[in-house]
Amino acid sequence: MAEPYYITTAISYPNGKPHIGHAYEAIAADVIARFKRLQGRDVRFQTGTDEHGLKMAQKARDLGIEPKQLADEMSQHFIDMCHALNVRYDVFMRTTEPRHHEASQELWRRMEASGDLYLDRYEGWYSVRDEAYYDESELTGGEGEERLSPHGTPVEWTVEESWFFRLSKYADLLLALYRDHPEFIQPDSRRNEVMRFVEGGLRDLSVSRTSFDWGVKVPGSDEHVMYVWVDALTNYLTGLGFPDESDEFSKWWPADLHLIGKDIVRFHTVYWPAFLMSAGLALPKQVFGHGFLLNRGQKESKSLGNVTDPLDLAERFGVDTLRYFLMREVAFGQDGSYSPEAIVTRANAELANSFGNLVQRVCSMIFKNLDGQLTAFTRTEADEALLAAVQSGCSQLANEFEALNFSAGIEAWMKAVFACNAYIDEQAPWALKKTDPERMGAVLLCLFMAIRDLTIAISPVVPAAAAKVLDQLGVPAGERDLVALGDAGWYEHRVATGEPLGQPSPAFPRLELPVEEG
Ligand code: ME8
Repeated sequence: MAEPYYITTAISYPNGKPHIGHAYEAIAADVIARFKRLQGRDVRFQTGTDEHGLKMAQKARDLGIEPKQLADEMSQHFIDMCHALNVRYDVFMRTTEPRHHEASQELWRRMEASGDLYLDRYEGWYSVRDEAYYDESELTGGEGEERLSPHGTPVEWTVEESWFFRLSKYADLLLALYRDHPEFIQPDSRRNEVMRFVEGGLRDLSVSRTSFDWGVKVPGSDEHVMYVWVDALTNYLTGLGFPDESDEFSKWWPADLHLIGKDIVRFHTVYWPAFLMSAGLALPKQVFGHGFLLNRGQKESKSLGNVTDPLDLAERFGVDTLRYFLMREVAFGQDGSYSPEAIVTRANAELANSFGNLVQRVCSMIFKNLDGQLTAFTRTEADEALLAAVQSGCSQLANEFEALNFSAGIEAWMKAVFACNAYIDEQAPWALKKTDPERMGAVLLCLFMAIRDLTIAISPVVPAAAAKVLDQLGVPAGERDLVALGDAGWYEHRVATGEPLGQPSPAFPRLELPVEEG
């Protein structure tokens, strides 16, 4: 039985349409999910929308509609975005679903049963935009200036009756967790930040609100709704059928990876494990806080007028191109920048001119000069060296992807593509056509084997183009996994069946940049 792998993204606030950051996270999670499937893992990939809280309630009020209507409309845009970007999730969780209310209330009851919840009065700062409480010491401004959170969002003084969670009780257990499981928070820079924060001491956390009612009701305390982060984090359990802890749940929980952005690492690595410990549930294996995507180095905002619709980018440059660019350009974990020029430059240099051109050249020559026939051939030293370089590139890609170093993995893969291009130039099969047609055939068939492996290896990043190439090469759907890499048996089988290669058509088009942006 294949080993299960459960990956989640953050669930997005559907108070507007998805932006490029949402697309980035969804694509990265999809690349990981596809890579794990390629390794033969049984994958479950969950994403969704975070529909409660003050931010949603205020946005709906501004629009003069009910929060549920806003959530219904906007969550559809997130579903559509996933489909448009070829993000193949298994579960899309919406927190307004009745089963999610049940799951959140059960988590609450368990925390209460552990003696970790008590009623008190909250007095302090709250940022609606971050849906977060802040300590006075974390704020900037004051003395006539506006008070701002560490993320630069406005905060308001809040006084209300509230349930509290005994977070302070968990500080030592959390520090032990970070020490004993350095892989729990990644990358290391984020782990260090969280450790400093917890070492500074933890205050109990206000976990309910009474000043509005758009949320999950606190069991037995009807005038309270849960703090939106309590219910939001619970989504990772709801999707597995919690509170029913039988088959589905025990198969997938604990999650292998919560993939989230750097701004919400604290919620996932301090609050969430503490809630789970309190409720007696296992902890996720890893939380990875990726960096932020910036538009020409700047944060996108409505006031700067630089907000990009990710679907426009995908339509303009192609879904696979956008996916490739995002995974290649940005060192995963760090912030990255994008612009139309950068996308076009990267896609043309690597996908169109290097890899696409290689595939197109080789397939056309096999089609024209060998009537599309694959035959057995004797390998020379140069052929063995090329195939070894390709194997090494593909296995480096797999090792780097395993560690979520996508950019480094693709770079190693690109080196193998360059090796193929150098080999084709050296061997010059077009010149062999007259002088040594047998050797021309061997060169092309060796390249054919190389291309098959390179295409399988990069397929998590560019799934549609890879499928097109693999269809063209005649690779059966069940043989497109990592186990197949370097397997000459498959090639021999193809030779034996004698099935010819069809007329090739380009899978990676060259892009043009409109003059005004060049
Ligand atoms: O935080 N670049 O939702 P959200 C990269 N509902 N990632 C970005 C980004 C950017 N410019 N901007 C945002 C929430 N993100 C909560 C999560 S999870 C139980 C609840 C990332 O819609 C952000 O870091 O504000 C987060 O991981 C995700 O997009 C959703 O952000």
